[in-house]
Amino acid sequence: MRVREQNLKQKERVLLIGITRHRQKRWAVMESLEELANLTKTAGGRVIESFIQIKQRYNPSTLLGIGKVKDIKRICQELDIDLLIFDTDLSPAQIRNIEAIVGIRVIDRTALILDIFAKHARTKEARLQVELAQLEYRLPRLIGLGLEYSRLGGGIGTRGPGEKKLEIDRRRIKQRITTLKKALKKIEKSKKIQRKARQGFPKIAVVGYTNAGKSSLVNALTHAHLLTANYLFSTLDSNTKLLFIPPHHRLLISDTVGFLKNLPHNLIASFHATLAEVIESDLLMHIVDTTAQTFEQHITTVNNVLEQIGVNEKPKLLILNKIDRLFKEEKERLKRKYPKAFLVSATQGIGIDEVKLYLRDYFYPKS
Ligand SMILES: Nc1nc2c(ncn2[C@@H]2O[C@H](COP(=O)(O)OP(=O)(O)OP(=O)(O)O)[C@@H](O)[C@H]2O)c(=O)[nH]1
Ligand SMILES: [Mg+2]
Repeated sequence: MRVREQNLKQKERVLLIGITRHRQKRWAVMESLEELANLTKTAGGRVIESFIQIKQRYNPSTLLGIGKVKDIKRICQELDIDLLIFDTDLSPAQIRNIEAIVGIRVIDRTALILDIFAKHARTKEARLQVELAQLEYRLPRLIGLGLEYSRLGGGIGTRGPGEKKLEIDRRRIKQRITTLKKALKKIEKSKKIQRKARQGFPKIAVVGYTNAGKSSLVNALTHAHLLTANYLFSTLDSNTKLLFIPPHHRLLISDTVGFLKNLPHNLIASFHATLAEVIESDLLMHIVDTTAQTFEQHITTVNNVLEQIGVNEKPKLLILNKIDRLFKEEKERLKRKYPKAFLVSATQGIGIDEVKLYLRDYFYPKS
């Protein structure tokens, strides 16, 4: 018990703030804040409170009015908050101005996502991609600030390349970006050679919102042991496995990085090496967590990202996952709404054989 209390104490106490111009859009902001809360937990923080501000006009220097920011300061003091996370992108000046008033650290959604990426990057490819994304995010924010980031003393939003590296000036950051891009190109090249060697096998890429069950699906189909976890962005690189369909069919199936609403554009670009599998696949399996309240929005988000990376025209299979947690009526509704989709449970093995048979008939129609 005491250990648990200590752990809770060590976690950063976080206040979340969502902002909207219109009262009517409140519900969308609430959902977005819920996702931000999940991201915060994944990053190791503890959400103490969250607020929505309805604001017709933004104050360019502090986003919210000075009076409002002072209110937030009071609340932060009362609740002993360590970190303020805004669900909106903030300019470096806004961050500095708000920090100056509230006296605690302030970050935005993008910085939080980058932090989680840094925390979860395990392979060389993932680490390089995350570092590239972080530097691309920070570079425009360093203009005129010099060594701004050297003052950060650890905690959510500061992980990644490490403070030492962040003390280098813009020129050196640019050099580092070039180096990272080169290293990633090299990885991409060697992956391309690997893929060439595997030519002849049809290629499938599993795509979907983060935590939808992509890795679990690949495991269910191939008996692999990819890491699965109930937190966001556990997979940050692609992983290709052989999918054997008796009696003698072989396909390649790749697990990939998950998508999320408001993914920063250059982050997607940084993940080019990982997304190469998606780009070069013959078929996409779009897997959806049907237990997520906003799963229909997730479908739209994923389709938008697929469009951004130019693969929306590829043949797509919709896989509705986690049906072991749905009532019969919900499953019936899904079947009516998505007549072509497969209803599966990756962890319980429900519907997996049907997917395999479909894939066999799709790629080997005559056999
Ligand atoms: N109940 C239930 N849970 C599932 C099912 N499939 C996956 N999960 C759980 O959902 C969580 C996420 O699964 P992953 O396979 O890691 O999801 P992912 O899409 O690879 O997630 P990221 O790599 O983080 O984007 C894990 O806790 C899984 O055990 C399912 O069919 N039913
Ligand atoms: Mg995964």
